[in-house]
Amino acid sequence: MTLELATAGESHGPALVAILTGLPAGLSLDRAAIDDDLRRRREGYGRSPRQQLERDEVEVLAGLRHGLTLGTPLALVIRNRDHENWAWGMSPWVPEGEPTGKGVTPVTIPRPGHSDLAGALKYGHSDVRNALERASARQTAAHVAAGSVAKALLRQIGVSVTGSVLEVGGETAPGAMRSATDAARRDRDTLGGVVEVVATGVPPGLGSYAEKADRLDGRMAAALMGVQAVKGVEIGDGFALARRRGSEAHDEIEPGLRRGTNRAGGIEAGVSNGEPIVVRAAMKPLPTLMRPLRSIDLESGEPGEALVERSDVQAVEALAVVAEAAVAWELARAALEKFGGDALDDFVGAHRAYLERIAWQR
Ligand code: EPS
Repeated sequence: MTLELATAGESHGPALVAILTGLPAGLSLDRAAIDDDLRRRREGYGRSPRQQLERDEVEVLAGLRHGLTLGTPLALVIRNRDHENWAWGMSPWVPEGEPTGKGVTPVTIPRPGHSDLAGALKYGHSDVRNALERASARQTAAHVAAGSVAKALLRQIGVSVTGSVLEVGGETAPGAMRSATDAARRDRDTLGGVVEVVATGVPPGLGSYAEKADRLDGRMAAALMGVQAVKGVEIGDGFALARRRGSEAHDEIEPGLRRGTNRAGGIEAGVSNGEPIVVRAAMKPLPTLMRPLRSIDLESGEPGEALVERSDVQAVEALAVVAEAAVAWELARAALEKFGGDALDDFVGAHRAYLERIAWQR
């Protein structure tokens, strides 16, 4: 059985839901550790006031008993506290009583850069809110909860995964990132940035060159590119490799099968090579602007200004946590494919036996 994740939930609906299948039984989960990752995702300079409203605490509805996984589907829920302000507008059932609160007026002017236009056309929605609610990056909270579970599994075989911010609005020093964020807020504008995720302790041999879909680099790219607002992904030295000669582009193999450099970012031919996995993701500036861009009213066909909603100035720190979760999830999937195991001890034992076979020492 492979590790799979199904999620559901609208940004201002009652809750976000994640169902994780394929986890071995006997994995110890720590509620505080999951909530801590959710808190890290919520925080960050430049976030929307929405983040002060939310608590983002995980509830477990199935698959866990006394803190240990049962080997059955694990069902996680994160409630949206803001839903009480949208109870009529985002009611799953036909709402009762007079319209009240937020989300009661249909949105007809799509924001360039968000899901609004594509979603409205694709699904035939006359209220753009029916598209944007699910496309919203609020959904990343569910993925962070799942990533936290994946990290717990990976820890059992000595793998750790950490995301960090490299750039915000083109700035790399923490003070300059904050100043750029302040300036963008003053100008009622938004910023993007770059994050990096490093996974250490990954053994050689995760992923495969056998088929395109098995390649770990392709899987990492898909995992990160699937995150809201990500427009670019690179592995190791990525785009810079294209400008170098071969003699400067690869990682020579030294005694003990060690490498002095890690230009490949820990992946060669779609397979982990035992070096740290290093991946980066580029995030575009967020598309909800307080100074709206030009758009067209889908109802009247007339030019108009795009929807203005409370939003983040930038969410690059949040992306670092979300990207960490995405990488952890994909590495956990690849590790379970390689080592299997219905019980955690089977998984850990298979990993140990494999390292013995390849005489891998790190
Ligand atoms: C988002 C718009 C904003 C962000 C949201 C992503 O939501 P709201 O309109 O409710 O303020 O805050 O991110 C989150 C809610 C979150 O928890 O990350 C969007 O349109 O993608």
